[in-house]
Parts: sequence; structure tokens; C-alpha cells
Amino acid sequence: MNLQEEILRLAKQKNATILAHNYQRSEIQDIADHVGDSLDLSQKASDTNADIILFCGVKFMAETAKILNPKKKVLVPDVSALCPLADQLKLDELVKVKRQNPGAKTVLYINTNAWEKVEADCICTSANADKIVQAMDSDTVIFGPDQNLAYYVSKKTDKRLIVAPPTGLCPTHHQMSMDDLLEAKEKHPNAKVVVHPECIPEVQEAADWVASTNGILRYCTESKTREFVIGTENGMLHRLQKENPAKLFYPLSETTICPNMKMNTLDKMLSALKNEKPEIIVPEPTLSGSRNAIQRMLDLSR
Ligand code: CIZ
Repeated sequence: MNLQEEILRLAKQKNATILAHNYQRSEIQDIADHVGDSLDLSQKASDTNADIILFCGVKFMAETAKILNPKKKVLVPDVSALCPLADQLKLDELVKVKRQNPGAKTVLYINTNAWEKVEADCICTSANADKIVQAMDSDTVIFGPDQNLAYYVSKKTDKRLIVAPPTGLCPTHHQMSMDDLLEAKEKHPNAKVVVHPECIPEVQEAADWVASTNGILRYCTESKTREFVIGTENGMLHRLQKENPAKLFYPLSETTICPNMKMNTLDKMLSALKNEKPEIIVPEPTLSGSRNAIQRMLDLSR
């Protein structure tokens, strides 16, 4: 029996469901029960009947699953797979900005730690950030921590955004440059360029389409075009290619690889299922305190 078969056998025996983010290694995506973005996976985690959720992504995603479905055992292949963007927002800074802007609502990107989510009126993902910000009943919205997603949202809504921290960024997306984009366009002149809103504003402006990972999948699937240059973490190309075998996908840059997402491996998945650890624990009062803002996002996204 190979590793994938062994994982699937154990998952079945323990009534575990495997959730994998679009940025996971292809061999992990291929055996997951669900592959998706963090909005999708949050919805799946809140609805599952499984006893165990094996979450292959980064820690804030598994924490979100635990917060939404606290009776389930949530396991991760590698507990040190953290999101560098999530750690750029500091609780004391957020509290200070909130104090300085008492009339403003706070929308936080799902890429934040659970204890900061407690301070949010609503959470968003890149799939719904503009819709969620627009739904807030204040003219000013405190938004964090990604400055590039904030740029995208401010173009799509009539809200004034206060970005906290103003310098927040995803290192994997932020490094994609205009030079990369122009080079890719030169190599693939017939391709549409589709990028993620965590990319820098210049790259967003030069692209044919800007969307979350699920939005990228939808755009490429529905488009009559055959070739696409993709500006997001390169794990996404596996799903795009698998679901669109007649189309061609090229990375905007070969180096758009999130080292944290890639920390999860089949070996670690098997070990997590066998030993039932590492387990994600979110202590009270953070667990209950952060649930409302996440649940509100799910309700506004239906
Ligand atoms: O929301 C997510 O899952 C992330 C991190 C990216 C995307 O657009 O799916």
C-alpha cells in the first residue's frame, strides 16, 4: 500500500475528513475530500459530520476550522506551518487603531491569528473582501493586515479604509514584480494574465483579471481563452490544470512558492492521523470570542 492509500485507509477508519488548501502540494490535493480556498474550507469545516478534520494548510486555517466546529478534533500535518502575513498584525496596534477611530467597523482578513479575530466586526477572505467591507454600516472601515488586498478593496467599494498595519503583505505574492509580468507576457503573448489581490497594485493594474484562488479557477474555466499566466502561489496551477485539461497554465513567476504551505507532506499527514497530533487547540475566551466575526462572514457570503 502506498502512502496515499495508507492515509485514505486510516482516514476512513477514524472517520476523518481531509481538507486541503489550493496551495498544497499536488499529492495532498489529490487525496483530499475537499480542495478549496479558506472560505470554502471554513464552510466545509463548519458542516462536517466527520469526527476528525485533518487540515492541510497553514495554522490560522485550522484554527478557523476549530473555532467553527469546536467539538471536532482538528489535526494538522505540521503545526509550524504558519502564515507570515497573519503575524504582521499585532493585537496592541489593532486595539490602538480601533480606539483612535471609534465610529469605524473592523474587517480582518482571515489570514490573522484567532486572538485578533476577537477584535473584528467581521472576517473576510480574498473571495469576499469587497462585499464584506461594503456591507459594513460605517463610512470608514479598519482593514488588515494586507495592504495590497486593501488597495483592491478600496477600488471596489466606496468606504474609506484605514489599513492596519499599513505595511502588511504576503511575502510570496508581494515579490511578483512588473518585470516578472512583462517577461511572462512576452513568453506567452496569447495568454490572459490572472493575478491574486495580494499582488502589488502595479501587477493588479496590468493584469486581465484579479481574483481569489477560487475566482481565478472560475475565470479560467469559464473563459474561451486557452492559455493563462497565473499570479498566485504555484500550488494553484495543479488544480487549474486538473480541472481544465485542455487549457494551458503558466506561473507568472517560478518562485511564487509559499514555504509554509509546502511544509505539509504525505508523511506528516500519515503521522498526524496515526498519533492524532499535532492537534489544534484554541483556548477560551478566544474560541468563543472570535466565532461571531467568522460566522458573520459565512452568513454574509451565502
Ligand atoms: O482565502 C484564501 O484561501 C487565500 C489565502 C487565498 C485565496 O485567494 O484563496
